[in-house]
Amino acid sequence: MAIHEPHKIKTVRLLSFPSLEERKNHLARARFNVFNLTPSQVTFDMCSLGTGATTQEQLAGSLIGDEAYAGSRNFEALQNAVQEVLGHSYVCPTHNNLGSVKLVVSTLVPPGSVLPSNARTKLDVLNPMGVEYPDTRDHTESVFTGNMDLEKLEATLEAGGVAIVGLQAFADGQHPFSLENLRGVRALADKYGKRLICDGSRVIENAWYIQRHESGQADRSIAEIVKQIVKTCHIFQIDGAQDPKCNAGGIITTDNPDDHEKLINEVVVFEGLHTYGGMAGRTMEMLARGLLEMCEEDEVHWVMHQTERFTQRLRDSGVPLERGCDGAYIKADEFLPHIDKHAQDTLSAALYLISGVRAVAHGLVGRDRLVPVQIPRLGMMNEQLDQVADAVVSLLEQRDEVTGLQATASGTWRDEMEYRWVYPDLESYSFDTFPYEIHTIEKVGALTRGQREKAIRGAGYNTFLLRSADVTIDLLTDSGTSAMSSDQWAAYQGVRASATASDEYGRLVQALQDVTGYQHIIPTHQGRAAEHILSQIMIEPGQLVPGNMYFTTTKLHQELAGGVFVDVIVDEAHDPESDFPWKGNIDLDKLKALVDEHGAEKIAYISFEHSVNMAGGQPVSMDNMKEVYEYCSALGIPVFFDATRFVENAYMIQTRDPRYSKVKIRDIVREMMLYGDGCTVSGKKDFLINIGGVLCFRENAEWARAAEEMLRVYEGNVTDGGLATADLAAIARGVEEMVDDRYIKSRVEQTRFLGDLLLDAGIPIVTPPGSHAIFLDARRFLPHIDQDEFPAQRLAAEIYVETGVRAMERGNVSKGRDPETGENYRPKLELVRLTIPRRVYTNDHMRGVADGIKRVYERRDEIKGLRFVYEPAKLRFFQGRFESL
Ligand code: P61
Repeated sequence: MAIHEPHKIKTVRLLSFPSLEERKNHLARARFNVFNLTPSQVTFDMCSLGTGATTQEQLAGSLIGDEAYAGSRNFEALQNAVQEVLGHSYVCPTHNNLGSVKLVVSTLVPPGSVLPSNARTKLDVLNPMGVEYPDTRDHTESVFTGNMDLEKLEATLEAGGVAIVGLQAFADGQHPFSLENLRGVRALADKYGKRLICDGSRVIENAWYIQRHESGQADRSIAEIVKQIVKTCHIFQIDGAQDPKCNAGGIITTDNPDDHEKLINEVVVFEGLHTYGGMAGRTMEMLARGLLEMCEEDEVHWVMHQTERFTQRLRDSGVPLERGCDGAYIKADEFLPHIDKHAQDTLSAALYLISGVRAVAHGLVGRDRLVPVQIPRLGMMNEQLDQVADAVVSLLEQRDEVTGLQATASGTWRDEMEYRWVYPDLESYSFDTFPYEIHTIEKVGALTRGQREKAIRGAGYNTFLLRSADVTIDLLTDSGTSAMSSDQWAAYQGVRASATASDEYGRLVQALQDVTGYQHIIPTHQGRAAEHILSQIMIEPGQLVPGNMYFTTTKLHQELAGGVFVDVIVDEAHDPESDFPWKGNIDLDKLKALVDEHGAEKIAYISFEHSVNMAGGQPVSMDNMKEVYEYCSALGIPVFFDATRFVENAYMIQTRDPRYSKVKIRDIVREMMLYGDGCTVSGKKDFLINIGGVLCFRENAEWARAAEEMLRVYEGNVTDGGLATADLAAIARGVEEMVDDRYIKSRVEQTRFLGDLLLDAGIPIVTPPGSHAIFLDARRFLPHIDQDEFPAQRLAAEIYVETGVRAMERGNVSKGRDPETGENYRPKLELVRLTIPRRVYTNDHMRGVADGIKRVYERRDEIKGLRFVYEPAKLRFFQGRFESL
């Protein structure tokens, strides 16, 4: 069974892809020390400290900081979280883990005393503070490599001068301890009257390791193990930017009121008052929420699965490394055996040079030989990690060509190093993957199969009536479901709301004029509002509106204006098995016949949809747009696009029409729009937003005036169309992001990826796969169910029960009844739509979807049809309810 993230993506952070020339310039400017590179110069920043994704609840917490100097609500939230999750009664906040170390040293470690430990990384800060820090790790242990050597510890304790005993969970990122060893250390500490202090910044990873590898622990929860670790220590500290997924902050906790009092009397000197300790209120809130979430079993297992997978891929290719709890720690001296000086920094520079990946060793120069390649917690997809691993392997293969850095300035700390370098001639590694990282996540529903059976019965076998909270992967629609980028959110937050004109309106108009080439840009609250206005101003009662297959709302508004929709799409569109590449095309002969029969003046306009939704997301060719426009403009018939998914259509042209294979998406879109007089757009799709739409006209000011006239009455101001100013800002940004070539490629290829998984399993789908959705052919999937027993409706319900995936029926139920005969239409296309939201799911989710559908396919013979128990007269697919036959 496929494993996928137990969450979906809520917001994304766009990545940069600097060219080789840019990387050379950035590196030279950084004096060949990758520490000095900034994230905008880096593609993947392989560092785990404060760089991961947060949950949307944590993000929300960051907006409710009670920024009081004393006794803030956020501190109370932090105290409660500590008591609940860690089980300690007292908490002292600090600005981060260094603040915690400094505080512990100044209260509990007298100058010149000894602090035996299983970790080495703290050498960086404890040595300069004058603390002796002997290594008491058990170097002979092979499973729990972070265990203390108890004999050595006892000898150290006996020798005297020990202030406290230190333990790090997953010491130095590589060495976990066992519960058994922890208890042994505690017993020795008690015997010698010393306190045991644990740095649990990676306590979750250590607990996971215990659950996996320590006998008797497999059935205990991460939460229980974490609490036991904490309670076995006198003092516990944790870095906010590690396991609690915060961006800063730290805490020290204990059950001992005397120790706590010492700490809070000292915290005011170095950190801040004892109820904030150098953290903003919002940081405490994020930290508190992160603590409450961090033991969630599914999430921990996903994080560790990613780490294991990534490390294994490198190891399998011969990369010399030590396993880390958050990634792979590459042995630089073995990776570059011919480089005798500055091997770590040389490796970092060479990796950045060939790929834009940054991996950096921190701390004191010469402390160890490792370059950590850490995974930002929850921040990356497996596919991206695979490619980062491949970049490292590609460097390994060319390592003989790598020349050493030469120091021009030295220091004690790595960030002080400066170098010169003659660039080696290396082959670059090119990423071909999703051009964004995960910024925040949203938990998904995790019902059992039995619970899902109950849920679908409760919903009358109608997926529209399921609760989102009961859905694991929601493929109902790609409409309004996109993950916005952090740039869109920044624009959203930055607006000055206006009830009149606004800067954001100006920006939106500019952005859409650039993309469409159209002069008049009229915002609407969503697509159907634009369709309403267009239909009303362009259609005279009795006129015909030829189009390439109907869409529900589009056709409805044409009819409300007195028009009659006539389908002139090519015949191939109605054949789910045809492999014709342009199944969205208008059949010019059908159109001509219609015009010849009725006369051009009887035609209101052509309703020309890109990436035709009801046909399966099928594209229109550039030539078809040209010939339709050429024909219509000669006759004075306007052509209006439904450009809801026009960028996706442009990508299909780029990949299927060799003349456009080298043309940028932005330019293809511009040319497409030349062959029309205007467009309606539901912005909830390609624009990468959750609400909004537009109506545009190329140059006809009269139409624009008429449309604005209606806009004022039905929607809102001409400068907002009834949208919030903030949403205008999100649209303006989204319109820029949607025409990024890497983005649209990753978007459409993800849909194709799902289609190919299903095709390979022999599952009947509409071919070729469309751009926004995969459509299952229910007539071939469930041939034993008559169309009047609604095979597509039943299949969608069955997929939900099997997998928690929500799909949408597009067949006999959607099409309705013929008003003349009262019979169901029984359309040729009896489909289930699996619609992929933009930037929300990973390819691992897609594998999960495909595996589930394969299981349904294997037991297809047992599946029965449905009958209506409640059938609304209009748009019955939304509210209709069924029971099983
Ligand atoms: C969808 F079941 N599509 O695909 P609005 N044009 C096109 C659309 O795809 C579209 C609109 C206009 C939806 C939402 C939806 O019966 C249904 O912004 C090509 O939704 O007003 C919407 O744009 C309308 C689903 C709409 C339905 C109607 O999931």
